[in-house]
This record gives sequence, C-alpha cells and structure tokens, in this order.
Amino acid sequence: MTLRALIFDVDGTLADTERDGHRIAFNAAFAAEGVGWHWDEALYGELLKVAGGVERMLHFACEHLGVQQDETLLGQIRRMHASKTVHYVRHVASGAVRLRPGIPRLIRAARAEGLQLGIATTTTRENVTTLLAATLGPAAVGWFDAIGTANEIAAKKPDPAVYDWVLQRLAVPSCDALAFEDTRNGLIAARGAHLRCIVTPTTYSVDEKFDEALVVLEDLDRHPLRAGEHVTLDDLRQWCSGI
Ligand code: XBP
Repeated sequence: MTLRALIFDVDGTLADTERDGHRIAFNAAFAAEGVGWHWDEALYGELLKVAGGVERMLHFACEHLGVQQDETLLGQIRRMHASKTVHYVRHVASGAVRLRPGIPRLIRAARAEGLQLGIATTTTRENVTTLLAATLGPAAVGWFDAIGTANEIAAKKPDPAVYDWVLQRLAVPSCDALAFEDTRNGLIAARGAHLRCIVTPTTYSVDEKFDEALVVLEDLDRHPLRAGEHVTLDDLRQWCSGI
C-alpha cells in the first residue's frame, strides 16, 4: 500500500469534545426548552453508544423516559438540537476546546508530504468547521479534501456510509487510506469501509473493545514502543505494511 490519505473522526479523536462540549450544550438546550432533562457525565457516557445528537435524544426520550415517539416529540427534539448546535458552536468558537496531542502536528506533516485529508463524522457540519477554524486557523477547513458529516450522510456510525462517502470523494482506495477513531462504533464504521484504523480512546471509550484496530494509542504524541517519542507518518506507513 501507499499511504495517500488520512481520514479523521472528529468528536473524541480530533478533540475531546463530548463531556465538556456536546454534553454541556445538550443541557443548555434542555434548559432553554424547559423540558426538565439533565445529562450528567455518567449518563452521557451511556448515551454516547448512540451516535448523533438527534438520535441520542430520541433514544433517551423513548428508552429512558418511556415517551411515545410521535411528530410532537420529533419536532421538540429537532428544535432542541438546533439550539444545542448554537450553544456548542459558541463554546468551540470561544477557543475553549483544544485538539488532542499530536493531531495538529500530524495534520501539518500530512499536508507537507502531499497526503490527502478527510473528515468522517456523524456530527453536524457547522460543529466541524467551527472546531477546525478555532483550533487550526480560518484556512484549515480548506486543507480537507472531503468533509463528511451528518449534513451529507444520514446513516450514523457504526454504519460505514460516511467513510464510503469520504473515500469516494477522495478517489482513494481504502487500502491506501488510514482512519483515526476513538470509539468502537467508529472503528466498526471504518472497518466496514475496509479501512485500517488507529484508535485513540478517550476516558469515555477506554474500556471498549478495539480488537479490529491496527494500533491502539493513548494519543498521537505517545509512541507505544519508544518512550518520549511521538508517532510519525513513517510509523503509520510501517504499521500499515504490517512491519
Ligand atoms: C460523535 C457524535 C455526535 C456528537 C453530537 O460524532 O456522536 O453525535 O456527540 O453531535 P463523531 P450532533 O465521533 O462521529 O464525530 O449533536 O451534531 O449530532
């Protein structure tokens, strides 16, 4: 294989956005709607098994509260999701969220070597573009040759559709690309698109099973075998070639 593209998941992989980003924004939207819901850290960890904010709220209402799924509930959830996105974008744009260790370095190295870059996420497009601009600068959105989000692809991970879409846009075969994920759902999605996948779990996903991963790392600044060294593009190439 020739490594031609890196494809990144967003939430948990580019940045640890869930606990202090998305969760807080969901709770702010619940308060604004006056619905009386509150997601604490432990409950949110459980709810993260459901990808996508709308799907997560629907799951909570139906499975945890026993609410009947109907048009009234769906309308309320869509309204709260729009409000949640406003809260989340404001939070990220304020500079409150930082990229995970090694992410900016690897993205810059990939650009310098002419690799293509992709994003494969189940979150809302505005959340992604705001995060990229706030952390890497206003031009960073243009560094990515394909950005697949919930706005383009309805099916959520573990469905591989978003990865298939990004690969098609990049015009790269799956054997020449590498995915980065932080959860089992994401790993299954990437593997479903026949991609090799590096997993960097967060505190929310650390106990999940990652047997199908190429390598599992604490983060990209910590080489698994060489203490004090970070992970380079050459390391990724070696792992991909099975060396
Ligand atoms: C993670 C998610 C997202 C966010 C919420 O996506 O499950 O749903 O928690 O985002 P990924 P929205 O790891 O694929 O980036 O509310 O915009 O859906």
